[in-house]
Amino acid sequence: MRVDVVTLFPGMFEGPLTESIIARARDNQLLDLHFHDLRSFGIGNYKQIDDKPYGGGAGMLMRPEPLVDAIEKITELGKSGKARKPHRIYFSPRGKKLKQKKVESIAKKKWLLLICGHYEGIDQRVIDGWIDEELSIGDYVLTGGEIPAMVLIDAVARHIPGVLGDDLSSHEESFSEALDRKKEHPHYTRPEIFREMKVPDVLLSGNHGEIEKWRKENLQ
Ligand code: 4GY
Repeated sequence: MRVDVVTLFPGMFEGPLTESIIARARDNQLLDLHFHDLRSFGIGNYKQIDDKPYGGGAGMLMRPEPLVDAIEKITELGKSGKARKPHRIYFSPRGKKLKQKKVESIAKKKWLLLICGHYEGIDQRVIDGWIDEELSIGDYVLTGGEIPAMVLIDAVARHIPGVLGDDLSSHEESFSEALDRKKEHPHYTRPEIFREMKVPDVLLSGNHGEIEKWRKENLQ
C-alpha cells in the first residue's frame, strides 16, 4: 500500500511510524509512506497557507489553493504506480466515526492520500471537490489531523498481508475480530504468581476446551 500524507508538520510522523511493526512493514516494502510539507505549496514569498474566515469569527482557516495544488500534484506524480487515483481522506471531528469495519475496507485500497488540517479547519470547497471521505477518530478536538492520520495508518497496516507475519497468532486475532471486534478476554503471561496475584488455574490446566469456555465467559 502507498500512503501520501499532506501536513504542515512532517516531523510529527517520524517517531510513531519508524518503530516496531510499522518500521518492519516499511522495510519489507509492504507500506510505502510519503510525507509532503504543505508549506512548500504556500502562497507568495511568505508561503501563506491560512486566512481569515469569510463572515467573521475567531481563528484562521486553511486556504484552498495550497491544499488543492498539493492534492493534484501528488495525484499526478503517483498515478503511474500502484493505482490510477488515491482514496483521499480528510480528518476532522465532523467526519464519520472510524470503526474497525471501515479500517478493514480502507486496508483494501492500494493508494491513500491523507489530508491533515490545522487552525479552525479547511475551506469547505476542498472537502466538496477534492476529498472522498471525511473521518473522525473520536468525539474530541485535537490541534490537527496528524495524530488521526497516524492512527489510521497504524490500524490499516495490520491488515496488509505479511505485516503481522503469517503465524497462527495473527490468524487467531483476525478470526476473533470477525466474530466480535472489540470483546477480548483477559490475558496473562509469566510469572504464575506476581505480587501474590495468581493466574487463573484453568489457564494452566492444559485443558483447551475448558480454556475456551473460560475465555468466552470472561469477555470484557
Ligand atoms: N477528533 N478526528 C480529529 C480532530 C483536529 C482543526 C481540522 C478528530 O479526526 N480529526 O480533532 N482534528 C482538527 C483541528 C482543523 C482538524
